[in-house]
Amino acid sequence: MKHVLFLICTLFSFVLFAAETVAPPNDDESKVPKFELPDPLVMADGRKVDSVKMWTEQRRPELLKLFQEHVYGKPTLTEINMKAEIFETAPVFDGKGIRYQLQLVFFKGEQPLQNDPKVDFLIYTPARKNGNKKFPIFLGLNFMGNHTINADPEIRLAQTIWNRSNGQQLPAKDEERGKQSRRWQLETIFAHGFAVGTAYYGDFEPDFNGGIKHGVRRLIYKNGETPNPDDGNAIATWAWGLGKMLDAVTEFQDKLNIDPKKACLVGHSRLGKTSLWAGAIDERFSVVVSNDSGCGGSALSRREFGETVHRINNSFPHWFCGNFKKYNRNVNALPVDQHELVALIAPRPVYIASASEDLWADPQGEFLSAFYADPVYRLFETDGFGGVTEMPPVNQSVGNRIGYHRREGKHDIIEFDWIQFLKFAQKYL
Ligand code: GTR
Repeated sequence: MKHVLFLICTLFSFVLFAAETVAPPNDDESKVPKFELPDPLVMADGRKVDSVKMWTEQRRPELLKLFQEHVYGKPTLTEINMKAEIFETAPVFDGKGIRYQLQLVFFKGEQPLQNDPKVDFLIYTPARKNGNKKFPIFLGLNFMGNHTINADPEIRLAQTIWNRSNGQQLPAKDEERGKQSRRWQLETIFAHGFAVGTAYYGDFEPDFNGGIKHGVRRLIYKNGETPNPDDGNAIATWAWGLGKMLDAVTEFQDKLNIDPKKACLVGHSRLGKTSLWAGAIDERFSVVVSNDSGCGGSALSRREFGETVHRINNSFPHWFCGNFKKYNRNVNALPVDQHELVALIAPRPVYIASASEDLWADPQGEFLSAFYADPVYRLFETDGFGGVTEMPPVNQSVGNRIGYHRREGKHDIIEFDWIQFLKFAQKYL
């Protein structure tokens, strides 16, 4: 089955990108090239990083800058303001929870204008039975609109849902309600004492090459202006959006009964790449979870297993910064690799999840990022990956402050994954 899926992904990419020859994807471990990873604890000038102070003041900023320049791009939305309001609050699920709906409006200057970009932000908390304590929250973006995360008929329908393969605008439909509820296990989340907040990623920026004109970035790139090769692109925009969602939670923390110091990021696939980047740039997030994030997420680029840098840049030219494309045919020249992205989250708890049949995302490469980030967690005198050295059997959660599992099955985020994430976050919050 997994090989059939791999073949489908491969054929699909061939058809789409026949114009530029990209090496056929490899799913054979014995064909992984030999490579040398950059050492997260060695500065670009060769000095060894031997203290938390040196990491925090010198190496971390250096690495962050390298990732900005060569992979995800620099922040470009720093001058965008946000106005947030809660437009609805109601008890839900027979009194088991509370639904809050917020609108976030983004603008330049003093006041928003009529047509400024807007994002609907949906939050559920368990009913208020947490004593004096505010709830911790999982924050993540969704793929198909807030109304798809639960069958709750009161979730406001998105203005527009974007077809990501052709950029077409479609109306959100009632019959799509709850379509993605398997990926948003509200009952399980409540049972572990967590709130959850989500927004449609297409509200921040639709996910196609050209989406820049329709999301928040239309405020800064006017009249067809295009980003510089080191400007942040779609992933950077979504990651920025997660930070804005946390701003709103912080502003309304008393009304929402949520503790913004206990905010956990979660994301699946391209949104797992996004949660890692958001967690790296924004230290307010206390726990970071990425699920099946693959290439440009937690998988090591130098392994060139499954999806490669060349392929991802061809398929999704709008995700990473322009400079990332320089490495399409020479991934070993990248000054960083993805274990260092995980390390940027240190000493905060980070959890990486793979799925056994998701070879496209390279489970072994995802595991190795966790493994090679460990020395940085050790520098902080934490137990990092907890001495794990080998890929664990399926469905077994391992590690410590760096957590990992490889769920049996395909590319997805399901209850099993959520239970591990929730238990992991509980341990640290
Ligand atoms: C695939 C892509 C992956 C992953 C996935 C997803 O087409 O090759 O990098 O992001 O989509 O987001 O579901």
